[in-house]
Amino acid sequence: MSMTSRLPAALLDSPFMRACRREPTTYTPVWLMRQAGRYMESYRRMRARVSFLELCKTPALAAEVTVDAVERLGVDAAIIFADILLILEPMGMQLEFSAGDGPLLHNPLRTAADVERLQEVDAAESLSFVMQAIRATRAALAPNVPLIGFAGAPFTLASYMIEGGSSRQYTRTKQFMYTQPQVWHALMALLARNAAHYLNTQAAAGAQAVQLFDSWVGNLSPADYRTFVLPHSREVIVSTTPGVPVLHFGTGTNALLELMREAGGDVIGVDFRVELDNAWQRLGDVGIQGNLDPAVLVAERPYIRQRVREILRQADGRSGHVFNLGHGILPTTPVDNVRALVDDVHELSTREPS
Ligand code: 1CP
Repeated sequence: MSMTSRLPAALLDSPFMRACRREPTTYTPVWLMRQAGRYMESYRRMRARVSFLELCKTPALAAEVTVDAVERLGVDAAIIFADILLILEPMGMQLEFSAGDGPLLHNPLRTAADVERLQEVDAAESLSFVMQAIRATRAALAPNVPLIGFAGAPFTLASYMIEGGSSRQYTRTKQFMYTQPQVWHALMALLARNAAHYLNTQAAAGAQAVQLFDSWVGNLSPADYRTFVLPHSREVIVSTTPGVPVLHFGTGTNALLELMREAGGDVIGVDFRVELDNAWQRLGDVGIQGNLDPAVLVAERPYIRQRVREILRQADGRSGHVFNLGHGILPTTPVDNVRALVDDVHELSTREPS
């Protein structure tokens, strides 16, 4: 029996799950990357009491933040409150989220010996707080709202491990890849095994779909993507539990879309640097997620509505569109604008059931 057939009908037939399977929906489902975050007053109040890592590691609080965002916004899916970098700790990396500099990895990878020391992760054990948060969230969410689990894709995680934090040019990552290709592939293979197992453990704990975040892969040429990344992203995706849709997301990927499609995924996430209709024309029979520029949400209400209309026009009523931003919500975004966006998407996309 597949995973899907065991899901309650309320989840199985929800607009988001239907769109992941490219089935018709009565309106276009919408959720937003970083829908729980600093732009929300309730989140800032929570963060005044606990650090980001503490929040991620306290299941009741992570569940509260996840569900709170869904209820305030009226979105069609929840995404578990966690971070792509959490898996790096049990792998053996020293992770810190510093207030000013973003994430820091204090023991960045340099040599083959550094990679050999890394661990396979037993997610049920080492990331049990994520599984508990998923179970608590599933229990608290409305029965018709699917919960998305997620993991960082091998390239994006490798870049943090090698650079020691965020980066602009990815020089050390590329140097590693070009000068120690065998070590690179060993690192990517380990990240792929860990990510697949982590995603499947989240699905078993109660996530109905999973998103693979390859946020920074757009910094690679198509040839480098094919050689150094595609086999490993594909390995993650082919290893996921059948029946659990995979959303495969990256930014700056205009030159890589066909290759990302080749790597796999039921839904390909595109950012705002590509036209949605162009992306869909190139990708063919696959779902598309996106792709409003998050900066539009700091503009005025009528303008937001106009831009929603434009994206829906490009999607042209095709089955398999999941409305989202092209990247995460900006911290200066007014919550009321996000709520209005969700309403606009629902209202402007409503169609008769066929
Ligand atoms: O409170 C705070 O100051 C922490 C800010 C924050 C938040 C709210 C970070 C630190 N992570 C998160 C949550 C988070 N991260 C979610 C939660 C669910 C939701 O979307 O609502 C998700 C899905 C992520 C995933 C994530 N973390 C990505 C991939 C998505 C993307 O934005 O491309 C990446 C790259 C990270 C790394 C990360 N986490 C946090 C920061 C500041 C960063 C660095 C980003 C960078 O390198 O520029």
